[in-house]
Amino acid sequence: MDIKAVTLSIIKMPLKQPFTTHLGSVKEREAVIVEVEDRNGFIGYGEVVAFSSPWYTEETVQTSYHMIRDFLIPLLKEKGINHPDQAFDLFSSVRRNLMAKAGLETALWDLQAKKEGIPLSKLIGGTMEAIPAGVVVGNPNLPEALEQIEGYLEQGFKRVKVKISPEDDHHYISGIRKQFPDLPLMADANSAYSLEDVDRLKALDEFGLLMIEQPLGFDDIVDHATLQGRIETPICLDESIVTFDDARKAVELGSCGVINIKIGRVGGLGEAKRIHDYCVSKGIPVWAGGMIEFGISRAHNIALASLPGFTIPGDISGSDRYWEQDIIEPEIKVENGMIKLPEKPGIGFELNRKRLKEVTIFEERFEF
Ligand code: OSB
Ligand code: MG
Repeated sequence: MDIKAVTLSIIKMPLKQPFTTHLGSVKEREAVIVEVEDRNGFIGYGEVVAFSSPWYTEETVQTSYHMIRDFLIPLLKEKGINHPDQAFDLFSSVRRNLMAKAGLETALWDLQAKKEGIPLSKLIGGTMEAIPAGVVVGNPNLPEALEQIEGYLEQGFKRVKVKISPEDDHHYISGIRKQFPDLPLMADANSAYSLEDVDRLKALDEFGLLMIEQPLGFDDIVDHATLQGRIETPICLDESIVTFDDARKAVELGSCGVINIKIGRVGGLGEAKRIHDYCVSKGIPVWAGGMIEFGISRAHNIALASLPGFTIPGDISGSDRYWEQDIIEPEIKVENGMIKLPEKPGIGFELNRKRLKEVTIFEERFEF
């Protein structure tokens, strides 16, 4: 791909309001922004979505930086590739570290689309002109959550996801249902339950949730199959699906009725698309999961969610959901609950260099 240099920037920004799950609160977000420049002057952008600490997956900002700097960039430099769809194989000598791989791989996809002069969504086979926006409420305080939901519905969001745990689940969901009986609502447990909680989970069936996301172990697909046999609400897997084969096995076992695809969690856009294609062939609906991300990752998500199998609104909100000011321009906007696919080449958004500089805490450039 005739690469000239890769620049890595670690950025840090406070969230407008904390995002809380039973695993803790996120108040501030760090990320690695990846820029890959070719010899024609095109620049592709990527974002590593690992968090500062390993609470959601085992990767962190520091481990992903180490992987990209010390292993992935050297591989790209020594062996090279002709197309971004070869990147995942190129990186296969590095075990896992999927978010690090995705950060670099997505930048290569953006670069390729810019080189071809077409939107990234078109390059990967996207068919939608606009996608429905969904939002996640991470607030265990019911009155505050109700107020937040009210505000998001006024903005037109098509679907709301809330976080639940065994502590307060029935009361919390029942309170939301009382005020919003017809709201397309789903609940994400981030592995807060075990198979001993079948009755608690079964008790949620009456609320007509679109799905319950990752109720059991973060690396489980077997117990989820047992649970799915005992509850009506479709199970959606998030944490448990990190490879194409995880998706295949989960579908074969009947562990879920829906899959949440996150580009970072599965190692890049190529793998995300493969999982999407497989799910379409099996009649399993998919949607794009969020990572409290900045605009670059959001833009990649928008391109991914334009594929035809993304039939359920994802965790894709606008830049202003978490940030006073994003690092891209224009910022991502939700209009009447929809986000328009950009028409410019690549991800269709530029880095806001001034803002990027303000929030960068470390930067390094690697010449090829
Ligand atoms: O489990 O889907 C999750 C955010 C961070 C880590 C894990 C998850 C989430 C979300 C998405 O729920 C929130 C968002 O990006 O708006
Ligand atoms: Mg989740």
